[in-house]
Amino acid sequence: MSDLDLEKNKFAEKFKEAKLNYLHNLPDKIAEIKLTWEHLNKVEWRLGLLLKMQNLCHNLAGSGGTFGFPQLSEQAKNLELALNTVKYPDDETPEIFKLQKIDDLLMGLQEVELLTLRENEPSTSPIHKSDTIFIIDPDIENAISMSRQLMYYGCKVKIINDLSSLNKGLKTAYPLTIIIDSDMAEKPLNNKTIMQTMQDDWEIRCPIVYISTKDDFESRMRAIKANASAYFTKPTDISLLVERINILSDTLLLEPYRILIVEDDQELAEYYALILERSGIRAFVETKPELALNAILRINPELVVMDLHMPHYSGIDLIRLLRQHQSLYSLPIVLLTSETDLNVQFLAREVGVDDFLMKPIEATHFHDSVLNRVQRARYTNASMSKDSLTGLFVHKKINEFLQMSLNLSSRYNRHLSYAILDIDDFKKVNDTYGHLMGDNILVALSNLLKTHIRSSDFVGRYGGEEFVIIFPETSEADAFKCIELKRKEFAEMKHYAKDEVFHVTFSAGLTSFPEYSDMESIMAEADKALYYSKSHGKNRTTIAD
Ligand code: GH3
Ligand code: MG
Ligand code: MG
Ligand code: MG
Repeated sequence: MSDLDLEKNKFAEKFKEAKLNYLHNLPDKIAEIKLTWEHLNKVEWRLGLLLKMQNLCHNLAGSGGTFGFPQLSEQAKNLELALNTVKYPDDETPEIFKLQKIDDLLMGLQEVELLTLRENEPSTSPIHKSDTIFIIDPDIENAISMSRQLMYYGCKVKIINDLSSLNKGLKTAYPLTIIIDSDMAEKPLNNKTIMQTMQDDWEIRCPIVYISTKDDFESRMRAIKANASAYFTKPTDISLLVERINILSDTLLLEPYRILIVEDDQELAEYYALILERSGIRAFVETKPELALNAILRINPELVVMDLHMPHYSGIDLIRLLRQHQSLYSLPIVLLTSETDLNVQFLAREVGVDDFLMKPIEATHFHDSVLNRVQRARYTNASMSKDSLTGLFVHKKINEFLQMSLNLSSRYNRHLSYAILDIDDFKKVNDTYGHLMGDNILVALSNLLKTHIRSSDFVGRYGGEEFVIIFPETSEADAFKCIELKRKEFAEMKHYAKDEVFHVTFSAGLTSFPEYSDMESIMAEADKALYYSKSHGKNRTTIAD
C-alpha cells in the first residue's frame, strides 16, 4: 500500500469514527433545540433565546451536511429560516399559526433524527418491511384459494412451502403478516413445535395470524402463548381477515401512537414522556391545565394521561370540561393519581375516566399500561369508522369529514369537490353471478378508488353499492378528470365467473364548493347529477349545474 493510500485509509477511518460520534451526540443536540423552543413557548418569549435556538439550528444544518446527512441538514435549515418569521425585536409573542408552523418543522426534525439514527444503526443489517403477506399452509389448494381472495383486496401474497427458506427470508425482509395453518404450526421441528420454534428462536417482527380447524380453548391458548396476533377458524371470512391484517400492520408498523401527558410537574412530565418515547411512542407534554383543551385539539392524541392534582384546577373538573366537547366524548383518559380514596375514584369514573395509574409508578409498568390502552383505543377506533367489507370509511365519518373540509375551505377560500358513485345494474350482477361475486366487485372498486388518489382525498362507502369521494382543495375540473379516469379503468376491469368474463360500470355525480356552499346542497345536488347520469345511459359522470 502506498503512503497516499495509507493516508486515505487513515482519514476514512477517522471520518467514520467522527461520524459515529456525531450520531451519538445528535439526540442531545436536537433535544436542546426542542427544550429551548418549549421554554420560549411555555415560560417566556425572549429574543435572546430565539437567537440561541436559531444558532443551534444553523450549526446543525452545517454539521449535518458535513457528515453526510443531507435530509437532516435541510430540515434544520428550514427550521432556521422559519424562525425568522417570529423574530420580533420587542419580545412580542407571535401569532399562533406561525408558532404551529415551527412546531411542525420541529416535529419533522425529530422524525428525520429518528430516520437518520435508524438508518445508521451500527452492526444490524437493515431489515426491510415488505408489503407481502406470507401464507404457510400444507394444503396447497387452500393456500391458492386464500391468496386469490386476498389479491382481490389488493394484497400482495406469497405462498411459502419450505420453512427453512422462510427463516432465511425473514433475515432480510419481514412480511406484512404471516398467515399460518395451525395444524402445520403444531408439527414438530427440532424437539419443539414449529409454533414454539418461531416464537423462541426466530426473530419475527410482524404479526402472525393462525388459521385453524379447531375452535377449542386449548388450541387458542397455545396460539396465544406462541404470540399469535390473531386466530381465525376455517372456513375463514376473508374480509374480516383483511380488516384484521390492516389494523395489525397499522398498529405494529405504521404511525407512531400519539399521547398527551397533562401534568403540572414539568420534570415528572418529561420523565413520563421519555419512558414512552423510548419505544417510539410520540409523547407530548402540557404542564398548564388551562391549555390542555387547546393541546388536545391541536395534537389529536389517541390517549391522554392526566394528573389528578394540579394547581387551580382539578383533573376531575378538567375531564368534565373535555367531555362536554362532542368530539372528545370517547377520547380515552387515564388518570395519574396518588389518591387512594375510593370516593374520589368513583367520582372520576362518573365523569369519564377510563383508568387509573397509581403514583409512584414504575417505568415499565407505566409504559406497558399506556401502550395497552392506546393499542386497544386505535383498534376500536378503526373498527368503528371503517366498513368491514371494503375498509372504507362509513357514512358517519364521511359526513364528519365533509363538514370539516367545508369549514376549512370556506375559511381559507379554497376549492372542494364532492362525488357520489353508484354501481350500474348491480342487482343484476348479484342475481346473475351471486352475492359473493357482488362482494368481490365492491372490494375491487374500493381498491381502485383508494389507489392513486392524494393522501388528503377521502373515500367512503355510503352504503350498499354507493361510494363517496371528497377532494379537498381540488377544482371541479380536476375532480372530474380523476373520476373519469377511475370510471374508465373500472369499466375495463375483467371479472371472472365460471365460464364467462364480464364487465361492470358505475355512474357518478359531482358537485363542488364554492358553487354550492352548504353540506345539504352539496350532497343533494350531487345526487341529482348522479340521477341524471343514470337516466342518460349510465356509465358516465355528470357535473351539477
Ligand atoms: P342502478 O343502475 O339504477 O343503480 O341499478 P342497481 O341495480 O345498481 O340499483 P338498485 O338500487 O336497484 O340495487 C342495488 C343492489 O345492490 C341491491 C343490493 O342487492 C345490492 N347490494 C347492496 N349492498 C350490497 C352488498 O354489500 N353486497 C352485494 N353483493 N350486493 C349489495
Ligand atoms: Mg400535580
Ligand atoms: Mg344505489
Ligand atoms: Mg346501482
